[in-house]
Amino acid sequence: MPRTSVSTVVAYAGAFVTAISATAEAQHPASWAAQPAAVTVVGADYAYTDLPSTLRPGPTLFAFENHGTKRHEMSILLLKSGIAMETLVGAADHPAVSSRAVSDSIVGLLLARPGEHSGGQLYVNLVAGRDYVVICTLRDTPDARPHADLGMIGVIRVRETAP
Ligand SMILES: [Cu+2]
Repeated sequence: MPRTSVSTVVAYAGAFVTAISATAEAQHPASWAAQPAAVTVVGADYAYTDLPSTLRPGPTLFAFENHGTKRHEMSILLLKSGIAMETLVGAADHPAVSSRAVSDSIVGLLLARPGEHSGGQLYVNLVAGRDYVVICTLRDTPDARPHADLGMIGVIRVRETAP
């Protein structure tokens, strides 16, 4: 009766692990070992509470919690270089934030119902020295003002280096 030796099984398992590692490195070159920074943004009616004013550059995983009684979102946009956030906060025309004149890209969006977390997270490779706008463009009724106008807008400044 043929028997599989222990050494054969170990060699086979080793080859399997090597194959997994090679696949992982192909999908996540170089930075596979580095865990992204985890940032949880909390929304309320109608503000982001404890929004970090600065973050380090590099891979960052955003989560969103809604502590409010309305549905909220956190849209992240990469502000154009040279655009001052101060000109946007308090501005009457918040939708302009997503225009090409103001932002280089719409990075992504997380949504959550009242009292819930977003079901997923948002991975962003934060660019050194740049500003990101966090904004909620939802409104409670079609005629109501967008939540950004009520205070749900902020900026995260990314440091030049990762100390
Ligand atoms: Cu909102």
